[in-house]
Amino acid sequence: MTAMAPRALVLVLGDQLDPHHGALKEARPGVDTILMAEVVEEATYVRHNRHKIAFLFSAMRHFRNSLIERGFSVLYYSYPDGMKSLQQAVLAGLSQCDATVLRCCEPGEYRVLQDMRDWQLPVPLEWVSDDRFLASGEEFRAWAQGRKQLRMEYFYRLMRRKYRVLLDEGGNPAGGKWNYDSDNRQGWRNKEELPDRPHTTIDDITAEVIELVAREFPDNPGDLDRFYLGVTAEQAEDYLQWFIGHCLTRFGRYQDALAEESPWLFHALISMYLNVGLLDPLRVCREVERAWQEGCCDLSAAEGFIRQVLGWREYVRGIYWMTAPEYAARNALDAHRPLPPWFWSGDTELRCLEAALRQTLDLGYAHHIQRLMVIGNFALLAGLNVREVCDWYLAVYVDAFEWVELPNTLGMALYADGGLMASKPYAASGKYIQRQGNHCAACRYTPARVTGPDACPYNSLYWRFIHRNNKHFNNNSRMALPLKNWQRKSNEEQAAILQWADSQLEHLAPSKCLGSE
Ligand code: DLZ
Repeated sequence: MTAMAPRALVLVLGDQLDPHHGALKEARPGVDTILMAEVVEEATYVRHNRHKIAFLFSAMRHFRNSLIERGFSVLYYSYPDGMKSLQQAVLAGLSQCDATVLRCCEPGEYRVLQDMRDWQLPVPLEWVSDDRFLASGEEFRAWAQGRKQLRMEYFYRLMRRKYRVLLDEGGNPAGGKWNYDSDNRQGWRNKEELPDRPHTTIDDITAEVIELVAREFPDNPGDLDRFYLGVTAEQAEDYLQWFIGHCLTRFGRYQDALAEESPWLFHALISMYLNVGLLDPLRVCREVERAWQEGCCDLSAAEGFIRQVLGWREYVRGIYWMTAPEYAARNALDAHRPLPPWFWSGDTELRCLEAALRQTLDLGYAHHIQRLMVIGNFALLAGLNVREVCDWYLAVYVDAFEWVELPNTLGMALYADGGLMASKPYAASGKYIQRQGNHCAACRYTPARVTGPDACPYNSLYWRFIHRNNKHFNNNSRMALPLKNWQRKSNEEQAAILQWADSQLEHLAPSKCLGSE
């Protein structure tokens, strides 16, 4: 940029807290003005978990201070005295400085992009692409073009090659295999000691924000007495390094495990930092690769981790932008049952589901198997309303922004995109949950029974799901075995299972759900 470039008002959204990318990359201290705003519209478009709002607001305020320290002039509107909407904040900002252009990095959500495109402004709006991601929208589209199914695995290999991550000298995958997923599926048998997570220091800014959020969002989920999140790039980096030092070796093995003892197991808990710009995804991958090169962990652990960041994260973003906005309306399996009110309280007798829901509501966190195979699986089997389930996921998780949440929920967990992302639905009975962890031992239901008062509801619901959706799966070779197993059952057995499943469903998720949220 030359010295003649016009003075800009640079809008920085709450999930764009990275000084080296996006609209801030070319911002000039002493010339351009930065605008940040805590606004009602963004804080209320779903019933966000209070951890998410507190995390965002505190991280934004810390980021503002770091920009001021670097010599920037920052206009910052605080909640709730500030602004109703981003547009209102921008108009106020423009009236307070002499900027002749508004510069914005592309937002992470289609909803916000549409809104911004409609803004009536006294100055031109200059877009900057979001270069924090490792694959651009065009790159993803080019990869997807002409493919019938968009399997993450092939996109992931492209990314590994592009960034030369976990490759040998000849450009082949380290260790001879691209994917070590089969080493990453051990269940939890309480054999391993769990490391204590580092203590989070709550400074004055965070304390003030926590008070604000508790006051302004009294009906939102989230136990703020247990606030545990870092709010600066330095803290996020400390958590990454702690994960590499204390968890990475066992992360891979227990990636899919479910445990009574811990909401975290050996997971990294860094997705929220990546998603708001406090950590850089490529650097995170390189750090984990280095840990493997230095012998600190197995290849399967490093690969399992890198696959999530370099593969999965970029892949879901590609799907989101390629299909927006129509993707959000997909409902391939016609799932319309209302979301039961206990999704907002965790009040259920299914132990695994209760644990996953309670930690989700209290902490804004559940790991991927809890999201996919416990909560998502229940929603899939019960045929819960796709829109309502997606909105719930968007609200309750600290790391949820629509670009990542929507494909993960609608496509991956609910199969509502008809198989664009997943080669088969992630439907499972209670046996899977039993294998992966120790919730069943503490549950009032037994995974060995399909019908009767003690039977794990996942079992009959699983067969009901297979029965009701068989026409969707007839041509899917990966569903041949469950379909065959269902057909092998006698008519009487099938009828008994279906009848039991219906009664369970009416009890757990009534089709007419008075008072549902
Ligand atoms: C999630 C969120 C919340 C709760 N509040 C704000 C806010 O007050 N100001 C802001 O700039 N961003 C906020 N965000 C993040 C935005 O919702 C996010 O930038 C868009 O969803 C695009 O990804």
